[in-house]
Amino acid sequence: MPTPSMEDYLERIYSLIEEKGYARVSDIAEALEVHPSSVTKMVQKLDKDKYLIYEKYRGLVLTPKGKKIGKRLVDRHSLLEEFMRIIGVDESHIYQDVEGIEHHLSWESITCIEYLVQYFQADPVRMAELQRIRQEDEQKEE
Ligand SMILES: [Mn+2]
Repeated sequence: MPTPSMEDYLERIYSLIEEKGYARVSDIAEALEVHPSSVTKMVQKLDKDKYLIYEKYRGLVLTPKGKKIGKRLVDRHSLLEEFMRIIGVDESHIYQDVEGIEHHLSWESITCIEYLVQYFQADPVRMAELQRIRQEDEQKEE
């Protein structure tokens, strides 16, 4: 399994390729706010572990293994954002909070969260109910 840092790279490389059709070292460095030399180092490691193929002047392509994991990581990020939104987390915290937890949950927990998200999405009454509990509690405190 990739380390949290490798996951960040794979997630970002996968989204860049989805959006632009390619992922350059400079784009990855900018997106992750790291130095290009750190990107080169990590990309070489990901190449060694067969997640991608990197050729200095031709750029990089994800292997089937890299694509599969990249997609899984991007989907996990979206699911967790959706989860945060449903439980009522303020939009301004969602991205950073997801970045903070996404690498530290087991896939079993992710599956459980997926069902919880489905549960709330299946019936708007359920979300209204959750909001009502919160509002009642906040009113008590006033
Ligand atoms: Mn992420």
